[in-house]
Amino acid sequence: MSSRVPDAIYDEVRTLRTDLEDANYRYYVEDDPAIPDIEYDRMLRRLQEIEADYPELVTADSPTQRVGAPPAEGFPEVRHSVAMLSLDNAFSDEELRAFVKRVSDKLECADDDLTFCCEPKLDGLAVSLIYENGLFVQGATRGDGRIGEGITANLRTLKSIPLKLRGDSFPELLEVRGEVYMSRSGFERLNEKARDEGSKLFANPRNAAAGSLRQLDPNVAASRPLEFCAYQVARIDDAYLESCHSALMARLRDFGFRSSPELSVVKGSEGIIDFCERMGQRRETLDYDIDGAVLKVDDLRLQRELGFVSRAPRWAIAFKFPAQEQTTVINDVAFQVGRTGRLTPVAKLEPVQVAGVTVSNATLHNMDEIARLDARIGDSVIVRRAGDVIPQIVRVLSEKRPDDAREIVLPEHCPVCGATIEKLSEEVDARCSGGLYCAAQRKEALKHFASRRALDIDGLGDKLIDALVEREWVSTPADLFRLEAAKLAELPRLGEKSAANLVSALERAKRTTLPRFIYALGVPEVGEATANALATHFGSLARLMDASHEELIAIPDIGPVVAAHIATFFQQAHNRESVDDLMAVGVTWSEVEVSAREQPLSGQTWVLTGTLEAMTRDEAKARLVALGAKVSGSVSKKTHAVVAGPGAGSKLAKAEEAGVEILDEATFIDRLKAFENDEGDSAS
Ligand code: I6G
Repeated sequence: MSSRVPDAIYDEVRTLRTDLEDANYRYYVEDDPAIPDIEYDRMLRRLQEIEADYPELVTADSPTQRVGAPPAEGFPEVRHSVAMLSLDNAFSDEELRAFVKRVSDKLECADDDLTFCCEPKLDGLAVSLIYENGLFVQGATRGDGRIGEGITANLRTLKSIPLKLRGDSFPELLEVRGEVYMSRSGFERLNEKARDEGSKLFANPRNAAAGSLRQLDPNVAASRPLEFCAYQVARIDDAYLESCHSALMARLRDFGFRSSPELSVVKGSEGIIDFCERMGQRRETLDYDIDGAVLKVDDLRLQRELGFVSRAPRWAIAFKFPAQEQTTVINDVAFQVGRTGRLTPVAKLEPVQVAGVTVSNATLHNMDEIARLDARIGDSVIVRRAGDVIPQIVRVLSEKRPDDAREIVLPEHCPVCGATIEKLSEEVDARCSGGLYCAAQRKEALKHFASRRALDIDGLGDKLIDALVEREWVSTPADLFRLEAAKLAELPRLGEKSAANLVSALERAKRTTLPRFIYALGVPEVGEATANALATHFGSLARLMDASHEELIAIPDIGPVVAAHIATFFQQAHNRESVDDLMAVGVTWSEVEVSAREQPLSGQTWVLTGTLEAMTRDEAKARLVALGAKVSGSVSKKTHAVVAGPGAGSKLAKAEEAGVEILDEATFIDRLKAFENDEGDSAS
């Protein structure tokens, strides 16, 4: 200890470090957060402040030292002193029974004398972590099993990897293996942010995790929601060895590692078949992707007796669920036209079964993605389907490319209306210039107009809109309100009662709000938040329609691109006619909404980040908007407050940096209730 460090500071550092490590343990290992995120962040900030004042107190295992410098010469080669082997696979109950029979024959015991330790197989990347005298000293990828890449700096940024083992006694040497993965919710948040920032989206959580670990700059890994789950001890001092694998996993938890909360110890082949079936049923409900289950003989003495065959242990097997990836061929590429004319290339595939579903289409996103994949018509490709995500093409098998493979070319004319296709050099997307003359854009614009967050027309689904446009009964939004029940009842599968219900729903939808109406118009780049901001700022549609570019860019969070879209939209005669026509058929909005400027949160911009537990994000957003606030996807100096739930990422850091008020969910709810009560009081 330095002589100039006061004892109180020394004690405070020790307490902060212990408390931060305990908080990590409760959060990542026990899945039972002990303190709110903002309290964690406050303690971390305090520790950073002290370490800045007293640099001699900084240690490599301090929670402040997770993000270090990038490796100077790329990732070094790391030779695994115990090879990182792969596991044999089983694809059916018969193959699982055959595995248990091989084991019981070799050990000369009965099937149900055997005990297995079972866990789900995470769809991530295997890594090895080495601890010397309790300190994390090296992390590496699996590589070819013998030589991997040293990615220590990136792995140090994962809070579920302890920098120092917990407890008073630990082995001199410990090598732990496990999987680095990204949760589904973390992946969604990451892609949501990428979408907000206009950067490339990740195809799936595994690719996102792999891409994050491959970056040389540890700041990238630190900003990604990566997690580690331990599954094996490769090396440990004898004194710490246990008699069975499940006890060793419990020991790892004591050392501070997360292990699978699904870990189960079962008996015989029926036990493991049962486990695999249960995992298969639960697969879609878990917050992380799994591609099967791993089943290990629990007794470590028996594991040693069984040994290895070629490159896999005889004592373990991976049960694989039906593959989420399959190989197929691109037969053709069609171009779909969206609401704003955006063209999306869709690969027409040779139909293939992927995880029990026939897949014949996969999105190719845009021409940049086609170039990135180097995809051509005729190519063999790997398609992937995970959960309810649209099937994606993960990779082109260029070695299988036939001689007559054809390049995918952006059409010059819209495949639906024949108008020219435009592609601005600064935009990724190509667009049909046909506007609402294009039937595809018309259908999509009507679907948007009727959607839940727009005019919320109950019973007017996508198929019905397609049918109405194809029959030319409807071409503008106002036409919807001229539909008669008797005519609608002529449509197949729409009886008289449903037709009458739809007409009533249309009648109800006529009474809307100004923000909803602006959003429903489908101005390119005008989402709900922007529509709210416009309604609050201008107070009336007439003022918005006549707003100049300068007036528009003066509104917080409206940049020049959005302003240009708004101005262009309202300059076009057919859009102004469409608005007039809607008012003529009786669409109205209440004056109360127009006077949003007098509401308690009017003029304020709020940001929601992380997961909310007591309500959905939509609900939180709706309650804020109802109080007059604008809800934005990014933090700026103009942000009034940030609501941060568990898993909050860079937005939280940015808010701290900008000195913006940060609320946890409980405080947020209290605040909402207080404002809502005030509103109720003043209205009565
Ligand atoms: O690749 C793996 C995934 C999961 C494994 C594994 C595992 O246990 C849950 N266990 C071993 C022993 C190996 N690979 C070699």
